[in-house]
Amino acid sequence: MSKKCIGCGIELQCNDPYEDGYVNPEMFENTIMCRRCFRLKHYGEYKVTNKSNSFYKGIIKEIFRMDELVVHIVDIFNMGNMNDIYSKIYSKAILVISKIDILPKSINEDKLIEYFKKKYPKYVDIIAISSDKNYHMDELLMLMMKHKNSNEVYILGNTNAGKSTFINKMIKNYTDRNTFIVTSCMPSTTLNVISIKINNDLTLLDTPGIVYSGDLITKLPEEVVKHINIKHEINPRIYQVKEKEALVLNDIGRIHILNDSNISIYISNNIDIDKANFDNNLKYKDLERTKIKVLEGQDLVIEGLCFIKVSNDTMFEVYMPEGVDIHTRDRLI
Ligand SMILES: Nc1nc2c(ncn2[C@@H]2O[C@H](COP(=O)(O)OP(=O)(O)OP(=O)(O)O)[C@@H](O)[C@H]2O)c(=O)[nH]1
Ligand SMILES: [Mg+2]
Repeated sequence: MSKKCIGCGIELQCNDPYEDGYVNPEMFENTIMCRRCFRLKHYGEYKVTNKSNSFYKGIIKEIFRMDELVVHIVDIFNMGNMNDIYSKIYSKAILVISKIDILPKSINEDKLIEYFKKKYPKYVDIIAISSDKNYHMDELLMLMMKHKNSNEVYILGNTNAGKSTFINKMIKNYTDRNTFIVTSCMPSTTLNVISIKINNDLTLLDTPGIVYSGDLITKLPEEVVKHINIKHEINPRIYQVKEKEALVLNDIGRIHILNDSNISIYISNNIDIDKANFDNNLKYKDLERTKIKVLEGQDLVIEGLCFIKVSNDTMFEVYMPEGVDIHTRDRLI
């Protein structure tokens, strides 16, 4: 009988060390974790998987065909393909805004929920949680018990949305189990469906996250991804900027501002930002330029990195690695 890795859900095998699910043949009998997960969990060493996004999408497509309750987990710093996932949900679904602890405490949570309710009326309920801070776990458990069609509830969303971290917190809070799913800030940590029984009436199914191609973290080296990952409450950085001033984000890119404005950046506290003047004639190697106008009442979004609020209509030129999704949206908070 085949064995599955407790860390990522992949089938364990001892034949090909370059394939996912590999374990040393001598350890095969007694292990419950693949080498990739073992190294990620114990040494923080990340290995790119050879699974493709279409493999993950295939799994999610199957889930959408079922009639089970879906919990769609969204990290507001990476929701570029949210409309795409939303349009494919036909069964009952709860929207969960994860990692609420990283947003400033001053934000109005009710307003945030209202924003999503208006935009995405199909969800039967919407809730903001923090798995790290154990915030709204009982409430979400109750919502799942209320809306579920059977004992099985599927947890899905983008890679890094916080699906496995959420399930681990459910395991910790409501079960006696002492094995946990592997989590990390790198893309594609979970590789296949993992079934976790919470109680006799509820089994949660973790799923591999969809990798959004416009997400900045898919374009950066591992050490930079780890550095820019948002772990703690953001202190928004406020700049009074004059025409032709630039904000330089080391190792990542540049944001040029073409008219006077006051801007607030919601970004990892780890990222150093230097103010500089810019020269229109300079080219920035390996960076793609996006010229974009942000109206008062809108945010500028650089997917996977940050969002920016403006005091008045502001013209930007954003230089980021090629393919990063840069767009505007109605102001979120
Ligand atoms: N601050 C904070 N970080 C969180 C929270 N939940 C998850 N994270 C972090 O987000 C990153 C991704 O978490 P995972 O649980 O591995 O995400 P996932 O959705 O399972 O990702 P895949 O398995 O790749 O699909 C990790 O660095 C977690 O520590 C939270 O509530 N607060
Ligand atoms: Mg996961």
